[in-house]
Amino acid sequence: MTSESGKRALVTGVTGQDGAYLAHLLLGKGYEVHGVKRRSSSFNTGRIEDIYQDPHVDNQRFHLHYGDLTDSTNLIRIVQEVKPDEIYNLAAQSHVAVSFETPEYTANADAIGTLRLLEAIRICGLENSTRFYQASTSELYGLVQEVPQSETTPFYPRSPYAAAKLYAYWITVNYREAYGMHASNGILFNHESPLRGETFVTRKITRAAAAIALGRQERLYLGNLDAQRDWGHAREYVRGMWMMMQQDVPDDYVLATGQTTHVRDFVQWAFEDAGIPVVFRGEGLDEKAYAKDDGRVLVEVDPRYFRPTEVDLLIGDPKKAREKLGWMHETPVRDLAREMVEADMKIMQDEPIAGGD
Ligand code: NDP
Ligand code: GDR
Repeated sequence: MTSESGKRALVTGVTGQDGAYLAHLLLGKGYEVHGVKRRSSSFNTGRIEDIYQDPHVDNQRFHLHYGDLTDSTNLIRIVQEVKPDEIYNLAAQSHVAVSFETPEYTANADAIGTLRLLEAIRICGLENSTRFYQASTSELYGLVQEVPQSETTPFYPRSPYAAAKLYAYWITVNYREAYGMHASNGILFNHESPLRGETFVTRKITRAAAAIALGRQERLYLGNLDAQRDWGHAREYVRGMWMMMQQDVPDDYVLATGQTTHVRDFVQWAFEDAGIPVVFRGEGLDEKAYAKDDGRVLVEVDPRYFRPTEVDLLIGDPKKAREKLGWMHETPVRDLAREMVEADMKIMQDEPIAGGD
């Protein structure tokens, strides 16, 4: 027995938003947790600082391993060393817009990286004992075929990221069917939190609203304000991942709230929560978008943030997860926006102003 729960988990992408929440959850359940982190020229463990444990102290339950999804030998070695009961494959080049700039790397990490990890399990002879979770995505639906989107909705990827994740989805299904592996896809709709990466739209908005309210930024530049997303809270979604792994039979599940919101509404809420209500004034996409009542423009559309192909509308149907896993989202998107703005206001208030006394 390695820990109270007797279970050992390996989490790739542990330094990301979901990795941090999942590591917390698993440690709370008594797991021994092994995370894979990339080598970086500066610290990339900010999100897991509170659970980091000094490796020189005995009886650790949280361990970090250097690794990369583009390096097979390294993945094989980690899987061999850790012999995990559960692997959560959360690592990815996860930014859709960036995937148009780095399509080959995105395919290597997100598509072939998933294959490498599945093969590592087989090479180590663990295919009958190690359970595998793949971080699949609502981006697979891409061009709208039907709404709400469910496990049976056809896929139509609209970015190199989504195309890479499509391969990862199917190779996970294939290894389940070909080798009888306990391998499941969580098809997760957008989920956000105060730990969300700063370049995803919700966090970009909440950080800017806080910075503008505190007089530290003049204006926020955004891309397509007409996109609609089904936004939930990341903390609740990692619980769903864990629930999938506890099922006797592996399967694929959508996790979503069932409610969709325009990017433009999220902007309005965030500025409201930051104490500077804004009025939408733009007519077309290229217009300056939001201004304060004194006429000062605070948000402007910059076409550089438009994507070559866009996903216009996502709204998920979480019925299967509710009925089979008992999973339900809790935090309404309006509350999520408020939580994120409050967290960013606090971070910025605590930050010294650069160059100030
Ligand atoms: P993040 O971008 O916050 O985290 C991604 C993680 O992957 C980071 O730890 C990052 O390391 C790591 N990583 C990136 N490339 C590599 C690589 N080549 N080798 C090893 N590690 C790598 O993503 P999220 O936490 O938001 O998402 C987790 C997963 O879920 C991703 O696969 C994402 O595509 C998927 N997903 C996310 C959704 C969301 O709304 N958040 C919805 C559906 C799916 P570093 O910290 O060093 O950058
Ligand atoms: P998404 O998230 O592409 O859905 O992928 P993102 O927050 O980047 O974009 C959501 C929508 O907002 C529009 N948008 C902008 N997006 C960004 N990043 N920056 C902007 O300035 C901006 N202006 C408008 C986008 O065009 C888009 O329509 C996320 C990631 O977490 C993926 O890894 C995950 O698979 C999916 O969610 C589900």
